[in-house]
Amino acid sequence: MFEGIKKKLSDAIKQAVKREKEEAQEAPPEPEQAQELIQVPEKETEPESVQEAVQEEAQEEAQAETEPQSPSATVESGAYKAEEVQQPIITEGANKPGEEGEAPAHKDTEEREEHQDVKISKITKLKGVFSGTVRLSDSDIDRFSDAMMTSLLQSDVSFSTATAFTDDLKEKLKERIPSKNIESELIRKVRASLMDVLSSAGEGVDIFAFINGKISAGEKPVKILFLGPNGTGKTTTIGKVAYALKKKGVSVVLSASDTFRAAAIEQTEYHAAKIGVPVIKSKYGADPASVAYDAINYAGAHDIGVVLIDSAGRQETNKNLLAEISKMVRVAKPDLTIYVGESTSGNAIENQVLEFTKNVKIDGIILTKMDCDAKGGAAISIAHTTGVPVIYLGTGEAYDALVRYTPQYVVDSVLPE
Ligand SMILES: Nc1nc2c(ncn2[C@@H]2O[C@H](COP(=O)(O)OP(=O)(O)OP(=O)(O)O)[C@@H](O)[C@H]2O)c(=O)[nH]1
Ligand SMILES: [Mg+2]
Repeated sequence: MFEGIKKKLSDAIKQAVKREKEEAQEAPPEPEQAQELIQVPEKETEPESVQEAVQEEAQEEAQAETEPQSPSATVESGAYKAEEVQQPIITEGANKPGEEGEAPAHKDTEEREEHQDVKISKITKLKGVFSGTVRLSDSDIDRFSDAMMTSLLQSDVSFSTATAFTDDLKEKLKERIPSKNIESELIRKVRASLMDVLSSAGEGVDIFAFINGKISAGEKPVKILFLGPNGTGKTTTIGKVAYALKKKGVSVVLSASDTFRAAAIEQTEYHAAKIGVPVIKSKYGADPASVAYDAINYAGAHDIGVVLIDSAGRQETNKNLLAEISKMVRVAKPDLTIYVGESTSGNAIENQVLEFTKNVKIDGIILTKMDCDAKGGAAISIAHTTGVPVIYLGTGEAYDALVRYTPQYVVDSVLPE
């Protein structure tokens, strides 16, 4: 779960930090500047020599932009400026230039291409030397943000979410950071931007706390409708929720309201029997809303706390089936309507949710099959792009494979401190 995105983000951060360290070795400050460092303690205004260096670098950059690049400075993407590629790139385990067994030129080119996304400029380094903090240059910020953006897109995060994240991160990167802790500071900022994006749809309802609140207030039965496309895990998730409620001592009845798919009723009965809860069913082809209605009446008559209502899988393109689910909502009047989608659908899930929300109000999303999703990006972007919070993650087929989703949980999973 989240392995793909976790690896990509931490790799990008490590590359940025590695670059910064390499540059520190390659371009140590001039002796007079180092002298000035000792005399000038931390302060906001930059020492003259830094200002000079800033101007110098600005001139160099302007020159590099106007001058045609030398053949050796040409890199496929064009991301490198002439001044930058002239710097030797030292990779872990590789010999430094001048040392015996110097890495061959073709090797150097390969490494350069590999690391071209992230690089912290000489001027960023110099500023850090003088003040004990660094303010990343605009080009460093762009380079690092671009590397983050690429990592997110490669992990199935939607373009709009990745852009919102990157814009937020760029603002945060403009603040000064302690030069000694660049890695942990970058992690802190990426975590904060991720948190902002993930929190944009709010934390989302905790089903079990919601049920407790309703039951305590005497508002029984609590009715929860599960809907979504075919095969995403609706019936299995109902089993998981019923299992958790039973363990908490809350009484439950299942409504076998998928009267459409072959064996769907038997599947619900199977779960009900295994967990030890009652199930209300009808015949195949019966009106699913009327089955839900019967289950709600049964709960009322037997003092049951919760009715979990199943539904047939339906594609977001099928207008008739979407109209049918609207009818179920009108009849059953669920307290919560939960969309069950599978994380492996990647970005496609966003459009599905948006189509469903045109017909019914969705209170939360449960993303299943996270255990099969190597990338994990849908769990990052779906709430941001649809405005509907993700509330749980399905992490396997077992009844206890249901994890509460919160922005904090995802941030900790994707980028541990
Ligand atoms: N690995 C994994 N498998 C899951 C998870 N949730 C459900 N499944 C499996 O996905 C398959 C489909 O699950 P169902 O619960 O039948 O899905 P559904 O949405 O009710 O399907 P339809 O009623 O046909 O629309 C089953 O084999 C489940 O065991 C999960 O979180 N992880
Ligand atoms: Mg089902």
